[in-house]
Amino acid sequence: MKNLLMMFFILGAVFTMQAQMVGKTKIKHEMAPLPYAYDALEKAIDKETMEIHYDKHYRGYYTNFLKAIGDTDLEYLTMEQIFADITKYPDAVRNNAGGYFNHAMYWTIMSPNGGGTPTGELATAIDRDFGSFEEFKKQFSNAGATRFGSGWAWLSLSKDGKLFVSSSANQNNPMMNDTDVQGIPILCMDVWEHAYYLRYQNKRGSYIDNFWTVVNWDEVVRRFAAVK
Ligand code: MN3
Repeated sequence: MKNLLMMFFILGAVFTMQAQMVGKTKIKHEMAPLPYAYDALEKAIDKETMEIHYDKHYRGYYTNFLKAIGDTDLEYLTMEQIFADITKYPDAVRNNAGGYFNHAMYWTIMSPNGGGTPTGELATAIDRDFGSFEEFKKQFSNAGATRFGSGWAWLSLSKDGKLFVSSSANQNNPMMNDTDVQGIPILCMDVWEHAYYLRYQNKRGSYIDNFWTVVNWDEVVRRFAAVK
């Protein structure tokens, strides 16, 4: 009788362990495809810059991200979960998770058919939270222009449903738990020198001016609708 009970106990424990393992699924990470040719954004970004940026820098972040999380519990976490606890992890995770995620977004929020202004509810929300599209554009451009060294400019939605502009150093982003104001980004701009230096050299401002001609507002509108 005692042995039978013990057997049930062991079987129960084994089933529980199996259930836990089944519940744990590794997240599959893949490089986001570049949704246009390397030379498609020539009016803002030259072909060589796009090629090096996508195929060398971005690929590097992706590869090193997989290396940084390999054989750790982080293989089971979504990017959102990783960023929400980023202060717990080594710099290699922070830098490469950021580089992997931020660039995947950057490729999609640009398009050869971009430019102009957003439509619908996003346009309304920008007017509500910034006063006007021009004021938003000024703040976002300024966030990119004044970011010292390498980093990003962001348009994000805060937890209380408000759009705000921010900038981050290095590969940090507004989803990281040590960001001043956390939010979910819907538009980003890379202001690392590798994003513009071949054509613009020290003139980051000219890169930012031209960036607006390729902003894929359809995608930004889609991202806004998904998170609001
Ligand atoms: Mn970059």
